Amino acid sequence: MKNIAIVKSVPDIFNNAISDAGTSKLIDVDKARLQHSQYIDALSSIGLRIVKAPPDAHVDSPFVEDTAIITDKGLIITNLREASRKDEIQATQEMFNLLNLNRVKHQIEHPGYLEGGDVLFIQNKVFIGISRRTNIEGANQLKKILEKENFSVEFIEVKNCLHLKSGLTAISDDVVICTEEFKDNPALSGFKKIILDKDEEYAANCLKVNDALLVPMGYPGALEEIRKYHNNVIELDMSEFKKADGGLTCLSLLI
Ligand code: CIR
Repeated sequence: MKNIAIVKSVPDIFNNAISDAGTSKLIDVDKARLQHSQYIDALSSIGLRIVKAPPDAHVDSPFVEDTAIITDKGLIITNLREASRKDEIQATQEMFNLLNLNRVKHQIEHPGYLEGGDVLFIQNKVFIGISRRTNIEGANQLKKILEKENFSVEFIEVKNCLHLKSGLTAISDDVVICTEEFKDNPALSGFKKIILDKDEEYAANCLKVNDALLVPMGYPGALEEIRKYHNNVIELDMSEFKKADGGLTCLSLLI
C-alpha cells in the first residue's frame, strides 16, 4: 500500500529536456504544468499525500523516478548517466532529509549507472533493465541490496526504448503491458501479457497505485485491453512529457 507520492515541479526550461527525437523543443511548458498538476490531483484522489521536493531547475527534473529507488527498508540514491541529470539527486536527497525516512541509505557508485526508470517491482520480483542508462555494474549493485531484502532480481536487456519501464510495466500482480520487444522474454513467462501495437507503444508506461491504474490518454486499443483486467482506470493526458521521452511512472516516487 502506497501512502506518499514525491514529486518535483516543471521548470521554465523544460523544453530543453533530453529527447531522442528532439521533440522536447515542441513542449508547451504551461501545458506541461497543467498536465503535471492533473497528475498530482489524480494521485491525491487515490488517497496519497503529495510531497513536493525543493525547487530543482534541471531540465529533466520532473522525472524524479530516475533519482532514487525506495523499498520498505532501503533508500537507494541512483547514479544518473547523463551529465545534465547527475545533480538532480541533490534536491531528491534534500527532500529525503526533510522527510526523515527511516530507511537504510545506499548510493549507486561509479562505474555503476542506474536510473529508476529501469527498475520494475512486481510483488517480490524486481526486473532491472540493462539499457543505455543502466549498466551491469549499476544493476549488480542494486541487485545485491535488494536480495538482502529478499527480492528476487532478474535483468532484462533493453534495446528499443529509453528505460525498461518505457516498454514494460505491470497493470496487476499477474498482468504486464509491453511492447513487442519484451513479448517473448523468458523472464516474463509467468505473466499474462497485453502486447501493444507499434502505434500505441507509449501506453506501455502505466502506473499502478494501490487499487488504481493511471494510463496515458489517447491509446484506445491499449485501453480496451486494460479494461478487461482493471476496473479502476484513470486516463491522463501526457502529451508534453511524451515529447521529453517520459511517462507516468517517471513523475513520482511512491512510498
Ligand atoms: C531523459 O532522457 O532522461 C528524460 N528526458 C526522460 C526520462 C524519463 N524517465 C523515465 O522514463 N523514468
